[in-house]
Amino acid sequence: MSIQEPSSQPSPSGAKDFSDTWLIVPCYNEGTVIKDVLSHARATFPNIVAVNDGSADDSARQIHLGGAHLVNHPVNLGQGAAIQTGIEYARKQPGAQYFCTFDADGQHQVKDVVRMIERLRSEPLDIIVGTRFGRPRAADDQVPLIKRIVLKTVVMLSPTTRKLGLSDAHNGLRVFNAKVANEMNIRMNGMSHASEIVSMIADRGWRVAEEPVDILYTEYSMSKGQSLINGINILADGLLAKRI
Ligand SMILES: Nc1nc2c(ncn2[C@@H]2O[C@H](COP(=O)(O)OP(=O)(O)O)[C@@H](O)[C@H]2O)c(=O)[nH]1
Ligand SMILES: [Mg+2]
Repeated sequence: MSIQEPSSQPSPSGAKDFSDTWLIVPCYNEGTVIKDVLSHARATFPNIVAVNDGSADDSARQIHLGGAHLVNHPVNLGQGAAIQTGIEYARKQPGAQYFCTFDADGQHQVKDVVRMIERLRSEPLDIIVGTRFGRPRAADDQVPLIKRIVLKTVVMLSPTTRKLGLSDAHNGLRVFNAKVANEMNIRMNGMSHASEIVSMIADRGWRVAEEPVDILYTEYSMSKGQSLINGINILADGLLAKRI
């Protein structure tokens, strides 16, 4: 694994101070969008670590140009491993108190993170998970049908998810405090880490809440997003491992 710090650290604008917050961005072949995603997020959140997970494109260079800290996996280890690497990097940084997992493909919105971090600061919670299904029908309709079916089936088949009151366990947007960052230990590959995180929330007694967020379904993200087969794999992995 190699690590590269940003060459310059321009101080971002914005009234709120998020210098105690780190965004963790897993990145796999997002070279065409990652620079803009990072530059935009850095205007609010100066601290970002992007984990380039053995991409075949120029993601590493684009991450550097976007001004984030860059950690390189020499080979593709999967999104769960990339998130774990990013958390381990971020939790060692001086003053790091709050953390956010944020997708590299432009589907997540900075304004949602701002709201979630402010809520985490003010409420007795350890982790807040984004949900696509927290708003009335209009938001529900934004999520493509197949995706909606897979995500709702995952929740339906997972007693732990239901017990915790979560409606969208596979939402990549999560914020959490240092206790969670220190205890986080993701070991499952692929996309199944999301089910693993749900198990950890239950097993470790982390105080959890959901926050409605908007996921942007652009043509780009849709062309890269997880397929139905992948969704079925998530289900199978979780059920076989009895982790969800
Ligand atoms: N590090 C890493 N990130 C991945 C991998 N696959 C996807 N990602 C990243 O995980 C995020 C979500 O992936 P995506 O395919 O868009 O999933 P979806 O939006 O949940 O359907 C994006 O930031 C991707 O770059 C992988 O194998 N390794
Ligand atoms: Mg995506």
